[in-house]
Amino acid sequence: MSKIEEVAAAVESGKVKKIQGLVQEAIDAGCDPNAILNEGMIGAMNVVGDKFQKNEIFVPEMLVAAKTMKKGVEVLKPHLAGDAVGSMGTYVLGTVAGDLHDIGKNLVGLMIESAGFKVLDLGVDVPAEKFVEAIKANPDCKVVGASALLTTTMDSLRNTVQVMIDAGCKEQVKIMVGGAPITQAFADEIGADAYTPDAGAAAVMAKKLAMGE
Ligand code: B1M
Repeated sequence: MSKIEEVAAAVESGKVKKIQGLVQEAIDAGCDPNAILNEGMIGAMNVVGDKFQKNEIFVPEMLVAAKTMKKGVEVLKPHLAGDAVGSMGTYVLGTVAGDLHDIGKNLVGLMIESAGFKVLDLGVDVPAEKFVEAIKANPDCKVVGASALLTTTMDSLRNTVQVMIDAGCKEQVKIMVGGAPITQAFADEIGADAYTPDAGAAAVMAKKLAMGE
């Protein structure tokens, strides 16, 4: 088994205590940090999701896998870092109301921070009004990001974007959206300025939008 496969297996089976050592071993062995993240950890979460869908595992196992991934990302974080933190202004980020998934959102935050933003993470289950408050309280915020990870919270994302538009936020910020069920077509339909399928693309897009491109 390769080092990355070992990381994937540990996330899949929820080896919370072992994960940090295994990620460190993979880094020491020269594995690309992005491959450890994408092929190892995100790949494992997809397997976990499939097993959940087939009723082979249940919510507690999903939670342990999520906790394991978070621990692993802590070790990986310094190896994914990039530009000086804060130089691109504040990036307001959150998972929309009704949605408790935060791993994808946290990865977006990590990559956005690596692109030079100071990330203001509002957390999960964030009411639309909180996004508006955070944007207005941070005049250096030019881009905001909202995640929805469930098909059942896509409407909450729609509402979040609408509340931001109604509050006049588009005069100050560009609105980015993402999450597994979100598509470019849906983003266009709800009036978002940008959609990206993953965290890496989100960081590139955030930079472009902040620079007015
Ligand atoms: Co949930 N869950 N979950 N879950 N969960 C999914 C999403 C699901 C697909 C599993 C399945 O059935 N196959 C399914 C949703 C089905 C649907 O949408 N109809 C599901 C379900 C049903 C549920 C519950 C309803 C289960 C229940 O209670 N019966 C419940 C809902 C709770 C709620 O939110 N109200 C629930 C609960 C949970 C846990 C709490 C147990 C746990 C979350 C723990 C946590 O996040 N702290 C959990 C987990 C772990 C999952 C899976 C297994 C993994 C999610 C994840 O972290 N993926 C998931 C199955 C799956 O995803 N394959 C599943 C890895 C992550 C890196 O990917 O989040 O897609 P993702 O983020 C990506 C991109 O989407 C993108 O970039 C990220 C990284 O590249 N992206 C953006 C995300 N945000 C972005 C923002 C951007 C741009 C890109 O710009 C701003």
